[in-house]
Amino acid sequence: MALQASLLPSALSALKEGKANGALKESAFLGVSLSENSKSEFGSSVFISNKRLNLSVGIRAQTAATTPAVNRASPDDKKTLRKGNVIVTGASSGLGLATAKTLAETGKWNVIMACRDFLKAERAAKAAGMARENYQVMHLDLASLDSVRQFVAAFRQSGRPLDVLVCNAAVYFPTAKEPTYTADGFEMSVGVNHLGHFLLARLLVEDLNVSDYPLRRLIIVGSITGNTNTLAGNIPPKANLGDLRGLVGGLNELSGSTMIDGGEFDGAKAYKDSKVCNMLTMQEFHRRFHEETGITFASLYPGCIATTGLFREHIPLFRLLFPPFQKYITKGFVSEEEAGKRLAQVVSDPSLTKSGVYWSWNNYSASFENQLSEEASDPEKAKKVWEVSEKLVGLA
Ligand code: LMG
Ligand code: NDP
Ligand code: PMR
Repeated sequence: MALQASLLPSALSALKEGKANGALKESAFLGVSLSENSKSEFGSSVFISNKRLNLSVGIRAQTAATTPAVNRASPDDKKTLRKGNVIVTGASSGLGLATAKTLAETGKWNVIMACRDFLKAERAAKAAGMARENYQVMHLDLASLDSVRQFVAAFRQSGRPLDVLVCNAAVYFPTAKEPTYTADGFEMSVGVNHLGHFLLARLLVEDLNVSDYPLRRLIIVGSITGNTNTLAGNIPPKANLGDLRGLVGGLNELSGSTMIDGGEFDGAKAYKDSKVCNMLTMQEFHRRFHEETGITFASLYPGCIATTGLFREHIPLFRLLFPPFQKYITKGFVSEEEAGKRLAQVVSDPSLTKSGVYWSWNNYSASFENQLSEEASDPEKAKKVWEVSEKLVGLA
């Protein structure tokens, strides 16, 4: 399915019009160097590409190993490298904020903080001491597909190229007895953590594809608790997507079940299931698009950041005991600052270019490629989650 022309960057649309009825051919701008682009950071040339992504079903069969037409500078080309543009969802607190701060402080990144609460995000950035010229806040409510589409349109309007997308935002309802729903009627945890991000990433991968930046990445934050090959992943309730019957039904009671596997609502399980979807989605992106586009797709477990807002809905006793428990007993605790550095590494470290990887860190804070559980690395399940999700968000 072709992407809506109305949502394309205007520069790209203009180019497309000039080449109607045919795939975009090799760009005449091949010779444009990055230094020339950087003179007009928001100029149209950064959007030039030889082709648009084929986002249709069965893309793998059609994927040819072509060389991207945009002339990308090498990462060593420091003198002329423009600032990278990175979108971070849920950058108003916790891991997202710490990552935004770390990246902004390098002076090499312009951080687009994509947040549901505009004022909270502005205040958080200010309180974190982020310099005005290194970030913008843009409104994004992942609990509404309309909002996701509006965000993408507004971002494209800004004329900025997109170099890295970080899908970080999440909600967790461990004590909820009843489900809550997104604007589109999906159970909230999977609706926000997975489906909202799925639509966002599916739309913006097109923008990543046409960026001229030497490093282009799409990162989806995962977690240990979705991986049943770990101790933490075996604390009940365990993640399990089953045969996806609840997801197929649209995750609401009217059509059957609010849980992906068709079971009774359980907020803690819904969160863990959503993280499995996040990790499967990253791998499916990798299989469908990495070879064709050169984009790096990655996920990660940043460590147990036991102090963040993620646990705001948990009982007070849990919130009190969980940080010392993780610090002194499991030793899995990391501070928000440390976790932010880890995610920032996945965004910008030139050595973390491998695609399809789920990164973790050892006790000495060195990164390594971690193994996902059987379910979280099942290619058949990933394909099915992808296809069902496309239908739910209106892309198929
Ligand atoms: C459930 O809550 C929810 O009910 C359910 O709806 C769902 O949300 C689910 O997974 C999500 O959670 C269960 C949770 C809530 O209880 C726990 O599982 C406890 C985990 C929290 C861990 C607290 C341990 C406290 C240990 C104190 C550590 C202090 C360290 C200080 C060290 C200082 C050294 C200088 O229930 C609660 O949160 C209530 C918690 C009550 C805890 C009672 C104390 C139990 C102590 C035993 C814990 C030992 C754990 C053994 C770990 C072995 C490690 C290998
Ligand atoms: P926080 O609650 O601190 O941050 C979550 C962010 O998501 C907040 O900025 C929140 O906005 C935002 N958000 C929530 N709902 C929406 C929505 N509908 N639209 C847009 N943004 C939304 O939690 P963490 O920093 O801990 O979580 C960040 C990521 O890290 C998550 O993906 C989580 O799964 C993952 N993670 C966390 C671990 C931990 O131990 N904390 C461990 C492993 C992974 P607002 O500020 O307005 O509430
Ligand atoms: Mg878990 C090595 C042990 C380890 C690690 C790294 C985590 C991470 N946890 C571990 C062990 C245990 N936890 C043990 C032994 C218990 C029983 C006492 C335990 C309990 C527990 C609870 C109740 N842990 C939790 C909860 C939550 O509500 C959190 C959760 O599941 O959120 C979905 C959580 C977490 N433990 C972690 C991490 C990273 C979380 C939180 C968040 C996440 O995965 O995103």
